[in-house]
Amino acid sequence: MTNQHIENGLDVLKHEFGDQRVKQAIEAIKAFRVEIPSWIFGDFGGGRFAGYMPPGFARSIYEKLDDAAIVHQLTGATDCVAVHVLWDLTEDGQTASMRTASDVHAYAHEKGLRMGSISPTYFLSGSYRNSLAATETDTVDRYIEQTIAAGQIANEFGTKLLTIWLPDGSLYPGQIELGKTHTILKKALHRIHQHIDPAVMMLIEYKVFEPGTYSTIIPDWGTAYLLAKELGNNAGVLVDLGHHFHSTNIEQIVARLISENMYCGFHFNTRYAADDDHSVEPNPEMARIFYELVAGDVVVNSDPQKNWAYMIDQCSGRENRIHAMLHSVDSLQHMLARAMLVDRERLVELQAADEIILANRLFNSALVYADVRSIVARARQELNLPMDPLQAYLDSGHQQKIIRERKV
Ligand code: PSV
Ligand code: MN
Repeated sequence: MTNQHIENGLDVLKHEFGDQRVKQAIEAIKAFRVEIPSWIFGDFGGGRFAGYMPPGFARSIYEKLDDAAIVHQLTGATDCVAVHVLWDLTEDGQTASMRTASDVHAYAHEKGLRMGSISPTYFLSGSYRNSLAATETDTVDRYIEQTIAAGQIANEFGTKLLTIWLPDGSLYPGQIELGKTHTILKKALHRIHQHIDPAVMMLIEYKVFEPGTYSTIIPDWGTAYLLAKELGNNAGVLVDLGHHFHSTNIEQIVARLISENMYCGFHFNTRYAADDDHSVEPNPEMARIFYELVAGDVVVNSDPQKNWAYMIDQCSGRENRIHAMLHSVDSLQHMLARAMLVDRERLVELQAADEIILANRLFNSALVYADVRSIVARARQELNLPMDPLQAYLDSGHQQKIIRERKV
């Protein structure tokens, strides 16, 4: 995009949406931050390509951070890296290691990064009969211990965010007592909560399915909401876009959680068939979600108590992982820019006048039709960042370097 293209694009947008909204959209893009997951860069695939790793994949948490640093250098938006305890912060594969956490924290710092949210890992060996909701007390105790350690790591080395996702559930009706497992889970969460520093926010993630499941322990936002509410102020809900049934109205869930003053986090990704594997694609659903976030003042809010926690949670088997991250950040920025352009005052007038189609068209003029590439490019220019981060990556030589150096 040349300067002339940007100027022309901005003029068109200013004409339709007004100077002020375009200016605010540029500022919003400059302020938006999103965490990226360590696991995208490493040996975690999934589904059909579980055994396939792209050339040059990161072999350790340190190499994952090297890759994350490139993504941050090119986007300026991703200084925090989400980590998983048993993938990244362990010495024995079973427990969290404070020493490793401290080393990783120091290395991240050297690279201009921070450790972001900490996820305890409940789904490796030993949890096939459930984790926090297991009926064997020694299993529950082991996972509680790991979660408390993760909370300490979040407090000392991270951004004071603990993200909890449980693989617990059942494969067949009758396999478990649905009510009883919920009660066991509640007790375990309470035990954890008592040991977590109140400065740490526990975000509870829900997921309606896992391949082959009949039930998952926290299937929906309502269950996550109840659990978070019961725990208290330092607990919230984590919305992962890939964890819903198709055609669920996720933006309405977002609006409801905002109305209920629930602190939340987001795991962004795109789902085409199932699960949370694909990188973030620009699409109308994502733009509508951003509209609710903007209208609810929970995105690019300079008050950290109000600004929700934004993360990308994505990892599919085949694509270049660094490309996927750059593409995801780019998509999110474009969807935020669209949401910033909606003329909310006019929308309220149309809603009050019951102008159903006109309201819908006004909404879509920003969320579907607006070409916001000039806004994102201008924001990058103003931050001295490359206007096309993916092209800058291709030109950087990093990919050739990691393919050369990271032999397995
Ligand atoms: C589970 O599908 C999930 O969304 C959770 O957030 C995990 O922490 C992450 O993916 C990685 O498995
Ligand atoms: Mn997730």
